[in-house]
Amino acid sequence: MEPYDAVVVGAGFAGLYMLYRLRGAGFSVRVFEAGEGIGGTWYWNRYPGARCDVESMEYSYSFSPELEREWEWSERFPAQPEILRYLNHVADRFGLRPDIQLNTTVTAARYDDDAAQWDVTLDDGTMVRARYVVMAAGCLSTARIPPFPGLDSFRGRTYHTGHWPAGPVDFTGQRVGVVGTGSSGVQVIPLVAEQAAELYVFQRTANFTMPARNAPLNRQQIEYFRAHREELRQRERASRNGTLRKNYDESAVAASPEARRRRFEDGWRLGGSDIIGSFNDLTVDQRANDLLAGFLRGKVREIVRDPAVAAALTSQDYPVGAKRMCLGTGYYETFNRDNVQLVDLRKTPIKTFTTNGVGTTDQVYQLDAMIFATGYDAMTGSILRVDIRGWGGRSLRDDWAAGPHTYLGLTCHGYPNLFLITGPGSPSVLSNVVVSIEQHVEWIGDHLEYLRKKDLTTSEASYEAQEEWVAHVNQLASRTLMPKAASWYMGANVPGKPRVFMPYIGGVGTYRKLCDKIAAADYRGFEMS
Ligand code: N01
Repeated sequence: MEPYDAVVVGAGFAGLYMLYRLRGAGFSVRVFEAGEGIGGTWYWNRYPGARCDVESMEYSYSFSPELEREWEWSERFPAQPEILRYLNHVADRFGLRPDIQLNTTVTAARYDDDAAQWDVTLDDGTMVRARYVVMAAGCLSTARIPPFPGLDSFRGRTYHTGHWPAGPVDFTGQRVGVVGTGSSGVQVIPLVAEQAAELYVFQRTANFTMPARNAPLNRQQIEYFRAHREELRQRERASRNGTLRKNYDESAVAASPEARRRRFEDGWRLGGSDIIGSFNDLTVDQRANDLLAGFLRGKVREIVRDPAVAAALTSQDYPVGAKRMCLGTGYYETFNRDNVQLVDLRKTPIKTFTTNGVGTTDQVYQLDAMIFATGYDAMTGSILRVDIRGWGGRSLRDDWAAGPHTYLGLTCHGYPNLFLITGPGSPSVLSNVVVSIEQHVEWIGDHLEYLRKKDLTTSEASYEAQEEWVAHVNQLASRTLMPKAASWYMGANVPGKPRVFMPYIGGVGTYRKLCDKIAAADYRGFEMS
């Protein structure tokens, strides 16, 4: 079989646009997707309450004005089914399906030095060849259930939010547990509480949850976005986090208590996570951060009636924003329900699962079902799941044993013609990821066209450029409060994973300019032949 120009791994937001961009430039492309349908993260995260925490009109492609005109979002924060419908519409509208192979997992990719081609192995043993491999497998797609003792013996039903079954799941009249209170737990808990007879929430770390204040979009909002789309999209691209969030350039520490309170109240009323931009020192100065944390804890105490429960829900041990802020709808209110009990795992850790429940150090909870909202092997998991071998047979798993090393989060030294979309070392998860995906896809597309025009066959990051970039990414993070949290940004949620702050925190706009400058300088830092 003729080799493809490019193999793309994953058919979510990133893979679909990569296919469109490369095909449009005349490259032959094959996309492999493990799911039975397209959508990536949004295909698998079908749990009740799954909703994006970036606003719908911002969390959508901007590359096609026609697409933007045609598609109309119904809510401020889009729910999973609507996002999935959108992605399916995109696939149909641009005729992408013939080049996507579903139900197919890429298990290995090995670079053939002599032929300057990648041999890509699929889970049915088939091998395909391609000049380029683009990893579009998502930053949060390797779901993780911690190896709790006795879990195998549990006879109740088990679910992971990131791998939720397609059909309906009914918890009516059941005793249900949820482990994990990150973004997924916060969304699933209120809805399951409405169904279950008893709900036990097993919390290890209290999170900071803002009210989402989701609402239907009105005509005026939709028309405003349409009328100003060019300007708004431009602002997103030049912004710090890829959204239209207003970032105030004033210090919380220097502000008067009244002014500070007013600003925080505005943020609380607005909902969403924009409150983190309400002063310029919230993410860099612990004193400022403490002021916001104090405000948020006060709000929880106003909502939650039982002071002991409120205390457990406000026992956060990290700066606000150093773990991803959660957006909830009735989250704290759920703990006022008679059928909901918060189990503080800091006080009474899980000891073991049994056949019909879970035991902590002080009690056994009888359960019919357990929901794991326990997160992902984030950022590197979906890349390293594939056995990637570069020149001389070197292994990416080995090369990243002490943490991911990339140039710009886009390429790795030793792996010619391998590209990562929103890889570690790029703004990715700290941004509106659709904006970051578009930037990477366009950059990769331009780069491959450049190579073709110059009659070059290979491109990889130089070792020096890569190591300089890794040091830069770390240095930027160390100036903020982010490394203070044991977060998945740091790899801290996976025992044994190296603790390195993985995303680039310098901002989407700054990063984009840098990438453009590097491209304009004939891809400075790349070795091409
Ligand atoms: O996962 P998480 P997630 N014993 O890793 C707990 C995006 N997202 O799926 O903090 C007990 O954040 C863990 O406790 P701790 C978003 O970027 C977005 O919720 O490690 N508990 C934590 O409470 C988000 O950040 C949206 O102490 C254990 C939870 O499980 C990212 O995905 C919706 C445990 C995991 O939280 C991941 O979110 C959903 C153990 N052994 C997801 N291990 C929206 O757009 C883990 N936990 C709104």
